[in-house]
Amino acid sequence: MHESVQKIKESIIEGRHKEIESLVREICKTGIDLDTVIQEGLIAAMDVVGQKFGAGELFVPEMMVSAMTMKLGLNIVKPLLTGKAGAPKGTVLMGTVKGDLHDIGKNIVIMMLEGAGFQVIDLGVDIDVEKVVAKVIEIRPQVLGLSALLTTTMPEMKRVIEELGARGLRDRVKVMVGGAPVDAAFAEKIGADGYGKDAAQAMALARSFVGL
Ligand code: B12
Repeated sequence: MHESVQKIKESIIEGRHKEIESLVREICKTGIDLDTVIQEGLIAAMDVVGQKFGAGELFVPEMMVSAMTMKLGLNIVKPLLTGKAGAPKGTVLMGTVKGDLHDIGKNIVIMMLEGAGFQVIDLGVDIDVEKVVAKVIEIRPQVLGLSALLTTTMPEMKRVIEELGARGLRDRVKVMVGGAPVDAAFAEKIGADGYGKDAAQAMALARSFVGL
């Protein structure tokens, strides 16, 4: 791996938030492929952090500092990514479902989609069914992306899909779902159009939904 990408990864894992911006700025000046910085640096770091958390090697405050460090890095890359895009490829509405405040993964997905040239409207977290449906009517996105990190909030995804159906809107928008407890079988069971296990898959799905 590129030495500077490795440095960025380590900086996030160790939560060294004071140095991340200059590290990312420097590497971007080299003309490196920005997807490499995101995938092998920023996202790979959060994967490690997630694993360490799962193994009890680090705790929520450290996790939050790492996430904040990653966000600082993403904020440097983001304008460079969107700057290289042409006309929007399509519009994606993204949100974390009702009762759920987890947004780190959703925000990474949004970054990747924006990087791929989509216009993304972020509804934020803890979004109730009514608000999602109202926004689908208002914005008419081609794709709706729903994120859930809690097993207790996964059923909200089904509620959104049912409500879209009840209002005659289901054919108007492709629905993709994701988040750590979600899988392809669940997505199929609730009638979603697709499931993505990570941001790269989310991007591939969105592209396929708009015929790219
Ligand atoms: C960080 C974190 C928090 C932070 C969230 C901060 C934030 N702003 O997001 C805080 C501290 C607030 C938090 C709170 C809670 N948490 Co929490 N949290 C986590 C933790 C450690 C990491 C989640 C994360 O960010 N992962 C990193 C990202 C990059 O991965 P990701 O979210 O999976 O996203 C990727 C993919 O899933 C996919 N993806 C995500 N969304 C979407 C959407 C679409 C459309 C697609 C296609 C793909 C996609 O792409 C992403 C990028 O690759 C996990 C444990 C873990 N190791 O996963 C627990 C975890 C999710 N939390 C858990 C719990 C229980 C809670 C609390 C209830 C704790 C409590 N008792 O208060 C509260 C609930 C608050 C609420 N109402 O939501 C449990 C859930 C258990 C369960 N089975 O439901 C976990 C699994 C921890 C555990 N092992 O017990 N948490």
